[in-house]
Amino acid sequence: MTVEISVIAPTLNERENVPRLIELLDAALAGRRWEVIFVDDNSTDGTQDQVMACAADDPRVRLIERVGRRGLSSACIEGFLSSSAEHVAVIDADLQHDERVLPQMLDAFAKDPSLDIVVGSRFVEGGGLGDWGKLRIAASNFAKSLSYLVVPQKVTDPMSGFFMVRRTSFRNVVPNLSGRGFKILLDILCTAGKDFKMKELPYEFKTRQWGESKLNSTVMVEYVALLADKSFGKILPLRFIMFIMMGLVGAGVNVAILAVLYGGGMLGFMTSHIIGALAAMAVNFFLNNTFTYSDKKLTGLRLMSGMMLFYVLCSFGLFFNVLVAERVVDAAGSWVLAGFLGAVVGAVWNYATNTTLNWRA
Ligand SMILES: Nc1nc2c(ncn2[C@@H]2O[C@H](COP(=O)(O)OP(=O)(O)O)[C@@H](O)[C@H]2O)c(=O)[nH]1
Ligand SMILES: [Mg+2]
Repeated sequence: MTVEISVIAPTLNERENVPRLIELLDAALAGRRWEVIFVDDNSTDGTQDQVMACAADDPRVRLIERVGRRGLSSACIEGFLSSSAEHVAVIDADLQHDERVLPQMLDAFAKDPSLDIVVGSRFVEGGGLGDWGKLRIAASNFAKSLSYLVVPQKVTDPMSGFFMVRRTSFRNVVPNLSGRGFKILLDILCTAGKDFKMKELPYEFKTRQWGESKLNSTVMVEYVALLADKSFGKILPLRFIMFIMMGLVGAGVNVAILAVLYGGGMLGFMTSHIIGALAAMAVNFFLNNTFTYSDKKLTGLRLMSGMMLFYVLCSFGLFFNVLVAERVVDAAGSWVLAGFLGAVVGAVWNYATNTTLNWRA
């Protein structure tokens, strides 16, 4: 018998929440043919083993383990793609969403065959944020207002992580998803466009009982990156834009060090500039490792060898930069054009080689 609904539950260190979620789904979806697919990003607390143990007793429980990769959105996408059910839902594994809304979502699809997605919303009548403090509400509202720059639907909760989508509708948008960051709903809505038919149902956000939130400082950066990708990612790859932005920060560091060492009369120009450039490259490397390639972050020994490779590759980039600039200034006589084209060639070289050779995982 075919499964009516696959529930995707992304997990990162949620061991104790796993059996509890299965119990809650069992109660909420009684009488329906359902399965739950846990997508785990190599948790360190034994979440995978917990899911395996539950799966041994219950064929409705499945596990996808991802090793060497991270990210809530991409985890959900892989869960979706592994499902053959007509409807696919995403729910946090930490029990903060309300599984009792799932049957209502299924009913909404049954009532309206043209519906593509049903979103659990905390901002429609009957929904709520639970015990959120003023600061978190303000930050969330700010992030939400930014999302309206890119989301084409009239959705009250574009940041919701709780929704159900028709599998065939999802399949149509999947080739164009960004798949990065934490906001898979926003990614889907932007990619699908305004004809994607949506309905919202209320739910109240609950307090986490076990484990901790994975929300950290990169969440905001990832969010802005996703919005940028959805706005102009078709023209230039987002990673390239981030690489250039980090490069500009590096240039600032270079100039600042030059100003202190040479401007302050401590060292000669060349020595000051070389120290500035080496420091800028180090800053660049760490910024890129944290933000541009946050999904492929280098650690331990690879961090050290990666930094050396970064220095080598970027030195070649500098060489080509100067070479091109020299030719252009000779041929065209414009130092502005020469400087610009040299910088473009150097940046593209640095980006392309570092993406393929350094952060290649
Ligand atoms: N597979 C996977 N799951 C994640 C990742 N980050 C968070 N999660 C899971 O996504 C859900 C929501 O994350 P959570 O940290 O509770 O976010 P919050 O509710 O906004 O604080 C939880 O079930 C987490 O275990 C990730 O990088 N990979
Ligand atoms: Mg949570």
